[in-house]
Amino acid sequence: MSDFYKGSREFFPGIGKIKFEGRGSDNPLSFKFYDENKVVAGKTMKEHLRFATAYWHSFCGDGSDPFGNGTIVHPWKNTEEKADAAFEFITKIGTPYYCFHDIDASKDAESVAEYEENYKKTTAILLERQKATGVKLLWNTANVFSHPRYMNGASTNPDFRILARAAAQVKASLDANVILGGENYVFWGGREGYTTLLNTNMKKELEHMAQFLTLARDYGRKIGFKGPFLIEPKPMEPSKHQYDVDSATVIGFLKEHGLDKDFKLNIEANHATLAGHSFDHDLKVASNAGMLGSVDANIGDPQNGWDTDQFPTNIYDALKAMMVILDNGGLGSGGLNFDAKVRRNSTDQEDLFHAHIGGMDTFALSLEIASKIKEEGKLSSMVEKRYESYNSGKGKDFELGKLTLENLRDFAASDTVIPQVSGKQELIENIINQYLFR
Ligand code: XLS
Ligand code: NI
Ligand code: NI
Repeated sequence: MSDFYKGSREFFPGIGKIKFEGRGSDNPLSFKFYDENKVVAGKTMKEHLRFATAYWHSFCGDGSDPFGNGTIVHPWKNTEEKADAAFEFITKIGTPYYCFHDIDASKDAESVAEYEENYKKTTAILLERQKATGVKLLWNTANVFSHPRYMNGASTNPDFRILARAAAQVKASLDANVILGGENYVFWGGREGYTTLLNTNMKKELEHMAQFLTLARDYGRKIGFKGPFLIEPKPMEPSKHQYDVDSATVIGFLKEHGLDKDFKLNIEANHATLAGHSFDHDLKVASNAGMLGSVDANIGDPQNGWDTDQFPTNIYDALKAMMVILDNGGLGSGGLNFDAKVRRNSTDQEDLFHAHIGGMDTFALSLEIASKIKEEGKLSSMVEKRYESYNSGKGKDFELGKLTLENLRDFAASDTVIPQVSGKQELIENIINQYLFR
């Protein structure tokens, strides 16, 4: 029996199941750090990292960009073949999960009825392959941004008919999610924003978005979806301004509209950097609010101001992300989805394998180092020490809400010599490097 799924035919011939061979291996088609069964801090790497393959980039993307046509030609011709290829790839690379948009997997149609019909058939096709392989659905979503009808947005569209058309896609996607046992459901507001305020009633659009999400939440719960709904923040692109700017903005919006119990955040590294933050910043903001749901693992290019969706290879960034994720107690029902694509000029089939191997190894290594850092507690005790003045006396009273502004003034007046305390950033950075390279 083969250790990967083979459908109508083999779509990635000549490449077998990718195995862990360790950091000494010269085999480029092997993992150097990702050993799915290795136990780190009480859980296997597979359980910690919960990797997912993205259907859109891996099986739909053709390398096209605004200046050039596609360069990557896929051998699959229809929904079934594409699903066969997807599950062959996923079982060869070994991500336990996958993610998709409705029309990545299913044929789009102008009429709602035909769209739904196609989606039902596709759901059955996907379910069959999930059952055959044990691969699970991390999340799905509705693509309500590519079709020209969504040029002015979906749930924020000034035309109610377009909002309703988007609702049909979200409803069908929730139906599919429940059948496929999806563990989360995602909303990424691609065109939920504006290109100029001069023609936009922002207040109305935001109210519509909240109402739309509320209806989706209610429908999802009615049909038995139990997982978290996730909002994926991004500040811009394709809209000039996207309403879901960053973690902090989305948390405020969800709280304002009473959606914070059902919704969490899906943080994408490249979106956080587009918003002028770092990846770990947006993860931390979500985690602090108890709303870190899942992660789109990729990186941007520091020289580019757009969403280049590259596979994560930057250990330092991934390490800082894993430190936040471990402090968060893991990702719960979320995971690390590779919302990333090979470059336009990476045109060999094996490039998709190299890309995923790199991403998985980067996070596996980061997990190991982050868990050592956490376990040894050197850094956390340095952070704790910075705040020790709040552990007792007046500092403690302040935290407990026992002091007035006048009390603070009186304390300051009696406390004449305040020592200068270094933040020790360089030392901490050196300690991290020591963990990385020892
Ligand atoms: C685009 C987004 C998108 C979402 C899913 O920038 O990252 O791919 O993850 O709609
Ligand atoms: Ni994404
Ligand atoms: Ni993105």
